[in-house]
Amino acid sequence: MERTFVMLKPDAVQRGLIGEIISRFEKKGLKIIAMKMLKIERELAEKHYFEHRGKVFFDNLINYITSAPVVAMVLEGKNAVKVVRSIVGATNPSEALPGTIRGDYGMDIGRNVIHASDSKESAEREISIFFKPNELCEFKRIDENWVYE
Ligand code: IDP
Ligand code: MG
Repeated sequence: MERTFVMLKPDAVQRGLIGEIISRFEKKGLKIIAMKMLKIERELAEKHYFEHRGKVFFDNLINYITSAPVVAMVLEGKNAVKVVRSIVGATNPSEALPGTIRGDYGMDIGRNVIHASDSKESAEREISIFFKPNELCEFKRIDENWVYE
C-alpha cells in the first residue's frame, strides 16, 4: 500500500467543496488515514512549495495558499500517488478533463482547488511536513476485501 498527501486549497474550503471532494476519494476506495484543517503559515507554505521558489507565480501561490484555511489529508491505497493525481487532473483546470476534480470544479490555474503529491518521494516529504507520525491512523476499512482482490 502507498500513501499520498492531498490538500484542499483555500478556494475549495471557501466554495463549500470539502465534502464533495473527500467523498470522491472515499468512494474510489482510498483510505483516509489522517486529516486536519489548518491555516498555513508563510514559512510552511514556502517549505511545501520550495521547488517553485523563484518562479513568476511563486509569490501569488504563497499568498493564495495562506489566504484561508486548507484541509490536509493523507490517503492510502494501491498506487495511491498515481491514482490520486489522475482523480485530481491536470494542473490547469482549463485543460483538466471533465470528471477530474480540477476539470469539474476549477477555471483558473491560480485557483485550482486541490494539491496532490506527484511522486512517492514528494508524498513522504509532504506528509512529514504536515503530520506527525502518531497522527497517521492505522486501521482496516471493513470493505477492504471488496475493494482489493
Ligand atoms: P501541481 O499542483 O499540478 O503539482 P505544480 O506545477 O507543482 O502543479 O504547481 C504547483 C501549484 O502552483 C499549482 O497547483 C498551481 O496552484 C500553481 N501554479 C503552477 N503553475 C502556475 C502558473 O503558471 N500560474 C499560476 N499558478 C501556477
Ligand atoms: Mg506539484
